[in-house]
Amino acid sequence: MKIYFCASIRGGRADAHLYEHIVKTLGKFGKVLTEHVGDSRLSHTGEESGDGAIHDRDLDWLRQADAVVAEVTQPSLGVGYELGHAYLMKKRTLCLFRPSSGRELSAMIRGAADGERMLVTDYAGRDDVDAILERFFLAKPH
Ligand code: 6IA
Repeated sequence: MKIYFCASIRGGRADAHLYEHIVKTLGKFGKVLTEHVGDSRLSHTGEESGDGAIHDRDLDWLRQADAVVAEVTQPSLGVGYELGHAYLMKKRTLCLFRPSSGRELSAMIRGAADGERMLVTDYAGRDDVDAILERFFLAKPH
């Protein structure tokens, strides 16, 4: 199972420790192609390679992925772009959103959920991550 994890980088790294926890938990269910997104040491200036190379490599990984998981609380153009591609590629996708942030999730993300291939789950924080991911990955035989 190859998992593509999306979360904010230039959109802001305030939740980086939570991303790190999600990536670690995702490791129980498969190979996370985008482990760097959960690296809390990654600054918003990110990795060294050029933006074109990052874009092309990430889309290539997205094509290879069996499932997509995104933390969408911190708004990020890159995450929205990836989710649009994942939707058109018909990838099984789980978006995690924390209402306690005081934010409201974009209608283009919440409205894309169909309860089957594309799910949006509201959650309180890191203590919920394990159970939510277990439900998502164990729901169907892969
Ligand atoms: O717009 P954002 O930067 O918040 O977009 C974040 C999303 O785009 C993540 O889910 C990543 O998959 C992807 N992404 C954006 N930037 C990078 C990156 N380095 N490395 C890998 N994936 C990325 C950023 C380097 C740059 C800041 C010099």
